[in-house]
Amino acid sequence: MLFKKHLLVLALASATALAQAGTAVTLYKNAGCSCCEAYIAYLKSAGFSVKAENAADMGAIRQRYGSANAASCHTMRIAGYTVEGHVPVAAIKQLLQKKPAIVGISVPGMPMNSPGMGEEKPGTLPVYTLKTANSQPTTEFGRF
Ligand SMILES: [Cu+2]
Repeated sequence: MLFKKHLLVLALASATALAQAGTAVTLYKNAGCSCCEAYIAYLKSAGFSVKAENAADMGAIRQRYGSANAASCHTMRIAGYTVEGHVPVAAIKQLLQKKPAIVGISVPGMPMNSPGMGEEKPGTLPVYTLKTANSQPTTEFGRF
């Protein structure tokens, strides 16, 4: 019975991984950013294929991708969207499913209850909409 349960878990895990195998992510970060590494591991465990690049000037990266006023420690590009900071996978999935006409989403700063930072308290982390390039994070995309 326990063995069967494990098989089921394995099957579900690989199905999730397969479903997102095509979801390629490019993540820009400073060299030596350990919470960035923790977030990359989190994305990989959720099945994303992550290409991490060290950037000398993260300010320029944020300016280019529209998250300059909602800054965190790393900036991702995924399916034409910008995802800034320690954003939960649930929010990224919602973004990719709904495909809203926005620049992207952000968790500004590095709040403790976000993936790769600390213990998550589901449903409490505000994720903000980047309405236009480098707009202020004033509208919540949702709480995750
Ligand atoms: Cu961080």
